[in-house]
Amino acid sequence: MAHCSFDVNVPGTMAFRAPLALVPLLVVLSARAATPDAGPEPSEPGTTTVLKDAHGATVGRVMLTDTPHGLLVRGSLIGVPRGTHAIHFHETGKCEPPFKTAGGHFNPGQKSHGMLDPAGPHAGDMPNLVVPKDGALEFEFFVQGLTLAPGPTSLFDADGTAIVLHAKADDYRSQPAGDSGDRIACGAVTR
Ligand SMILES: [Cu+2]
Repeated sequence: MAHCSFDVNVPGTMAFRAPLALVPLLVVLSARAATPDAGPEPSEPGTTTVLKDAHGATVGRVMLTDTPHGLLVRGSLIGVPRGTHAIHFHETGKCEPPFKTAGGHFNPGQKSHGMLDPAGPHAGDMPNLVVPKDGALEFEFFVQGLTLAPGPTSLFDADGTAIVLHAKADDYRSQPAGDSGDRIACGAVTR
């Protein structure tokens, strides 16, 4: 009888253990399956950047959408001083106040600054934003020749790029940055 009871118990124990052993494996598989959704894909058509001022306060959001012809730039500002402000893509995706870390304008074509310069503009040049008294603004515009896809005009280059808002207006012709003054907000465009 002792033998018989031993033979019955062993398969019973094995059958009970097998599902337990599977549990950690299933957890690993589901974690792997979720990874592609958690991060941006290389071919992602859009990205959103938060603009922060020198104190770290959020003063805007910019959504970039890649199109077959260039980049659609849509954003909003809040709590920005009234007046006309330059906004540009700068060459490095690093925003440490006073935002000199963002470097000069994104300019892969080695052009001069400004739409009014015959040898311009920089790829990262954009039209000024006119902020009303309450400091809030929504804006949309289109920038030809920029992309998020791989290539020489991609904002997602090795060190990223940055969107920089300036204290003053861009005169669209002064070198190297349109006499647009201090950098008052910055948002990195990086993967
Ligand atoms: Cu700038």
